[in-house]
Amino acid sequence: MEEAGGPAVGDAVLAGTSGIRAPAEVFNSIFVVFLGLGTLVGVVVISYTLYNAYKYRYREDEDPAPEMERPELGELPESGGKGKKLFLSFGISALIVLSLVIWTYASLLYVEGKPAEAQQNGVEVLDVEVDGFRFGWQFTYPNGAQTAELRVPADRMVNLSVTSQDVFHNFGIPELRIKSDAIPGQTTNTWFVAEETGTYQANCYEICGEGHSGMTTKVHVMEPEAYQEWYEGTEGTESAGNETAGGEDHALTGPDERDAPGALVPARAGGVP
Ligand SMILES: [Cu+2]
Repeated sequence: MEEAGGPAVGDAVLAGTSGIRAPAEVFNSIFVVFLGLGTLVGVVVISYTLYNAYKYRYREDEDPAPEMERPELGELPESGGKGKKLFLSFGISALIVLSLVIWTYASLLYVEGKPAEAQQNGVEVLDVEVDGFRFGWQFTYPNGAQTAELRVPADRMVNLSVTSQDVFHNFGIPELRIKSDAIPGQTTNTWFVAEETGTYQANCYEICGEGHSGMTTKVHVMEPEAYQEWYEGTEGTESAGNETAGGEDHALTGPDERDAPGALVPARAGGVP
């Protein structure tokens, strides 16, 4: 179903105009499939258990129960009859588990390999460097501009290279289902496509000191035109305000300053001891 001018209902809405299956979507479908199958298996097992408990309930008029050939403890039932049922249920379980393992692994490989593939196919990718420090984040854009809050255009693949300037941190945006280690001296990559404009929260997910719980920032997903305008306005700002930001004082950066639209962070000088 498609309305004139409006977005198509269904997958196209989830995929946005970028046409890229974002990690949020992949992880959501993994969650839904596991939840669905888990519920189904649970319902079948519990119903069958209850059914048998009822079927073989104690009945005075039929007792003592007729002598049956029961398998001994530790002995597998012979094929045929009860044995068949056992092997069938083992077989189906193995099939379900194996399919889930293969499908999930393939999905994870897709998420891992997508940025490289997209770049090869000429898809426009925005590369942003993410620097964690006690206790905040610094984002560096391709033109060298630096901000304390992440700004990205909607419907564009955003590739984050995450690292840390001091201790272990972990950068994550729960609503976009991404999370990536920030390790000093190493770079880890993660990516997302935000289909809807709005403001999301990013957190630190690695306990890193007394300011850890306050180590949050905002992710502004903007209309592509508005983003472009903002981005062009940051041109040449990388050298501006190169004042020394003294170590721990970063944690005390006032919320007003950090929330200001397009607030730029002064380049960080020196390390935190
Ligand atoms: Cu941290």
